[in-house]
Amino acid sequence: MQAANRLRTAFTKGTGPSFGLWQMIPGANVSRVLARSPGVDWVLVDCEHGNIDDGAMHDAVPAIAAAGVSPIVRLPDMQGWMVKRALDCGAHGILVPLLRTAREAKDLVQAAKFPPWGRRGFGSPLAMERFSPAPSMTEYLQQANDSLLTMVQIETKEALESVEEIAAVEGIDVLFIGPFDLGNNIGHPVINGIIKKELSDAIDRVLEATHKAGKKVGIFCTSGEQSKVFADKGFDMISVATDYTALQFTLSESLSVARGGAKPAKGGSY
Ligand code: 3PY
Ligand code: MG
Repeated sequence: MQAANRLRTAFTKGTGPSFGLWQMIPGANVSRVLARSPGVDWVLVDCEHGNIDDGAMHDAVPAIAAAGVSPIVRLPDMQGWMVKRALDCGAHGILVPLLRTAREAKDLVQAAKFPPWGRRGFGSPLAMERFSPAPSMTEYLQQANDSLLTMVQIETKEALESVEEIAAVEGIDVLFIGPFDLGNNIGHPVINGIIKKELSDAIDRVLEATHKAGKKVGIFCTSGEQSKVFADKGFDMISVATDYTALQFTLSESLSVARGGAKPAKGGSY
């Protein structure tokens, strides 16, 4: 099962950053377009800010997995039952937004792991089919704890201040920076795509602390150019684009060119 988790395999190989895309629009066809984009290891199904409910998550996760790409689910909130729904539908990993403390990270690990390590309930007949080759139900029970990824977002002031403690929590695999929320929460928001020095220093602190703890660090980017900058800095997991903003940009670019206008710049929009 571990080898069937493409994102985990990319981390193990350590051959450079793992790139992914962000799904905010519901629909299995959207999932497939994203998952079939060349060079993508994972697609994140965004149940926090995207237009994706529990049913749409159950459509997206299998469509992404069927393309041989890791489906990752961002939960709306840090709630045990949401962890269960996402993992039971077959996510290869979960991402929890707005984490604040190491205590919350420990609680999350408890919710994400089967006993005796944690307290995840067992019984989904769906999850194993999202891996190829598919494990039996018993194999899933025995291998899930070591095969699935538990990831937290560092995007609050409290989490930044205790980043070393959070990175040290056993069972937390990835610390993933949300630059927009982190900027807002430390008083230096991203405005027109600009990351000020204070936010940039905070990002560097997370990168350093996470690597020092032997964990992987990720970040949300708004363009290929910005993704390249963070890849060169040593980030392990990079979200390159979202379906919604990519669609918006491509449509306005084509319309502008059709009218004989200039190609609009993407800017630093989400
Ligand atoms: C942020 O930038 O706050 C994010 O969570 C990216 O989705
Ligand atoms: Mg955020």
